[in-house]
Amino acid sequence: MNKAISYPTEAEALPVAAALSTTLRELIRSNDLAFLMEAHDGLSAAIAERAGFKGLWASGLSISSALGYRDANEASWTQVVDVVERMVDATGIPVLVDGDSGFGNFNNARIVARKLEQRGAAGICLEDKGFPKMNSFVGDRHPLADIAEFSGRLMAVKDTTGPDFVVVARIEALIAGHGLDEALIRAHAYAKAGADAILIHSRKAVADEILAFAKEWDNKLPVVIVPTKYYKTPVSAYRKAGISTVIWANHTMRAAIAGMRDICARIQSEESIAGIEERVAGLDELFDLIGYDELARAEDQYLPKQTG
Ligand code: SPV
Ligand code: MG
Repeated sequence: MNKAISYPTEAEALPVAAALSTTLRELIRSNDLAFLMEAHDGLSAAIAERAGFKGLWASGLSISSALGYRDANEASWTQVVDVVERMVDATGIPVLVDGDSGFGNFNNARIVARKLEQRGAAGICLEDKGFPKMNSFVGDRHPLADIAEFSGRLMAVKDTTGPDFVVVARIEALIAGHGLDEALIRAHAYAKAGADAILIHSRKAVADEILAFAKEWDNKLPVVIVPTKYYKTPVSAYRKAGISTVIWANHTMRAAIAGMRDICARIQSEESIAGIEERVAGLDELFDLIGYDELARAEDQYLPKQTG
């Protein structure tokens, strides 16, 4: 569904947002392996929806990259909320937002979550690090948050948002070089704090530590994973392990980089766009993705008819 231009009133928007949260909750809880596709603006969100994805990941890495920022909380939370709003308006599927570490303490986290909920996001994922965070694949400085303090962040978000809004607690213990035991201690604490699911992150090239976590955790809450680095593992391994949800976390953004890099290089060297016309999306596809047909119908309905 493309609802690119629908201007719901606040009274209309809130039930829609709640329905999308319920859909996300069902996706994550279902026995079938679910997939969330990364998007970082309205256009990439619409493309992912057209491809058939049932939910979106509003990636902090991709959103900040598209804005020309580093994934180190250089983009403000209001900028992220604005981008998410465009993703929500351009699609009809739930958006799980990468809320980084919550942009501060419990108070910042609950404000961000509430604003995301008001703009139609279906849920937020918070990682157990401090502010500012650094992308999990950059460097080795990934100090973990205190468990009790991070649990307070989760509780504040749960208490501030509606019952449908999904809160995913992301554990960075493996990224930070701590073992499985530390990850499990944190998972139990975050479950107690009210998290709806646990995202266990890893930067190993194989899925071993993720699968070991899933075995020990035994689905006390649904498990979400981000196989960016262990991309060779077939999804059958995740189904077998009872994983709930896979996030393809940055692939529309990286596809865009590759596509734009190659086209720019050709136009620069050929001093012509004749050779690349077949290699770029047609304008009709763009107009379709952004719902220009709806505007034409609205013009018919609302603009005075031309006479003579
Ligand atoms: C993101 O997509 O921003 C994520 C996943 O948080 S990762 O880049 O792996 O940290
Ligand atoms: Mg992120």
